[in-house]
Amino acid sequence: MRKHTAIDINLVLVGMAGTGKSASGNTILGKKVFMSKPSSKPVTAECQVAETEINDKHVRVIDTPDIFDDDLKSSDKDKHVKKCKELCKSEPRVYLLVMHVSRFTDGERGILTKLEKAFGTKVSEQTVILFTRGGDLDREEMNMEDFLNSCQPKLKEIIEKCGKRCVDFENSKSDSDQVKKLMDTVIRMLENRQK
Ligand SMILES: Nc1nc2c(ncn2[C@@H]2O[C@H](COP(=O)(O)OP(=O)(O)OP(=O)(O)O)[C@@H](O)[C@H]2O)c(=O)[nH]1
Ligand SMILES: [Mg+2]
Repeated sequence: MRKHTAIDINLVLVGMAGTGKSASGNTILGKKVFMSKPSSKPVTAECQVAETEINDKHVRVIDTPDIFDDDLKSSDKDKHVKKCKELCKSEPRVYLLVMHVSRFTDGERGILTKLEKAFGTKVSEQTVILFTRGGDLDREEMNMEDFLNSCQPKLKEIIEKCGKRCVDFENSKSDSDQVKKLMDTVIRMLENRQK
């Protein structure tokens, strides 16, 4: 069996446009690599990759455009999914489903089904939900548990399908604690899958 210290982990950022996929990628990398900005139009147009070491682990971060956009041609969607799979050169592959903590949109209701269609039916076993704008929770003196207890049924269903693996990020802070919490969740999930 491979030792965990030598492991390669592919973190694939997926989610709708503007949720903060690229910003979260930059937080994980600890530097600004992916373009991230306020925009009413999608910013990331192609899948991109960047690598880093986190606590002795080689981590490959893959940023994607919004591949769930219903306006996207199915040939473009297929092209992005193919490219994304190519960029994950090895296993394990972990999906980070990025959502805005303050908004759950209609488009996100079926997002897990779309993710399964693109990457296979076992996707929810390999997914961690990453809520961005965690500072919005702090301002309301809420923690993740309060948020999860009060979230709407469809989102709750998605969270439960993903084994209740959720983390929150505040990308306006370069706080490495949030990256550590994410990596702990990812590693726990991978260890449980091996059992
Ligand atoms: N305050 C705050 N702003 C955030 C956070 N995450 C992302 N943003 C902002 O939200 C905007 C959109 O973020 P992006 O990272 O470009 O979003 P994206 O999902 O990559 O968008 P596309 O590439 O268009 O799919 C940017 O202005 C970010 O700075 C966060 O945690 N807190
Ligand atoms: Mg982006």
